[in-house]
Order: sequence, then C-alpha cells, then structure tokens
Amino acid sequence: MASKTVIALRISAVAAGLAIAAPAAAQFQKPEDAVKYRQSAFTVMSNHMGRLAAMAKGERPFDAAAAQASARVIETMARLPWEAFVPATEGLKSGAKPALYQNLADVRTLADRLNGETGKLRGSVGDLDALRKQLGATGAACKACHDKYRVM
Ligand code: ASC
Repeated sequence: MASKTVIALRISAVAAGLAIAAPAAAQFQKPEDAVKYRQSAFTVMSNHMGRLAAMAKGERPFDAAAAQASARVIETMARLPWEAFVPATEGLKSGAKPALYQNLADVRTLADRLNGETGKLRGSVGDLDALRKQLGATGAACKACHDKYRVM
C-alpha cells in the first residue's frame, strides 16, 4: 500500500516530467508574455553590454569585478530570448521583422553564435585589451541578427 508521501512523490515526478516535455509555447501563459520575456532579457543584456562598453571605451574606470559580474549576466541573458520567439507572437507588436518567423533555424544558428561569443566574455574581463576584443566579437554577433531580423 502506497503511503501519502509516496503518492505525493509520484505525482510530483509526473508533473516534473510533463514540465520538461512541454513545448516552449506552453512556458508562456499568453503570447504577450513571451514578447515581454524576450524583450526583458534583451534589455538586461543590453544594459550590461553598455556597462562593459563604457569600460572598454574608457568612459568608466576599468573594474574587473564589475566587468566579471556583467559578463556573467550577459552570458545568462543571451541564452533566454530564443524559446520566446514562438509563432503565436508573430502578429504582436515587437522589434522582430516578419522574416524572423520564416527563418527560425537561421535565428537558432545566430543565437548559437552569440552564445559562443558571450561564453568567452567572462574569460576576457581580466585584461582590458582582451575585453575590448571579445566585446567587439560579441557586438558583431548581436548585429548579425539585428541586421536581418530586427526592425530599424
Ligand atoms: C549592444 C547593444 C546592441 C548591440 C549592437 C551591436 O551593446 O545594446 O544592441 O550591442 O549595438 O551592434
């Protein structure tokens, strides 16, 4: 006879399995939530890119600890937006060009490139010249996608 605890554990194991198996669209209650989610990640990422850029340009004193913290935030944020480019958001107002939804495999490739570059940021922040170089490579990866798929 299964105890209440065992039953509860079984139910939560099933729930966890469902959560992992659920399609990305189901991670968002409404399409608007998906747009807000991806825009939020981009906003935070851009803010920290700006902080690193200010150091790279000498507009702010170089601070290795702050640079490392920003690099971590950028690396994490850069992983988030992609699952939120779900077809259900296609008709909503956002900075995404319609072409983005016709080319999701290409977007994934560009996202992988970005994630590769942001993954190298943390290793670059100990040295201002290395940071400048890696920030440039990261910005180029941002731009490659913006040029194709972002409005303006
Ligand atoms: C940034 C930022 C972007 C990209 C882009 C690169 O720091 O906010 O959108 O880099 O400017 O070209």
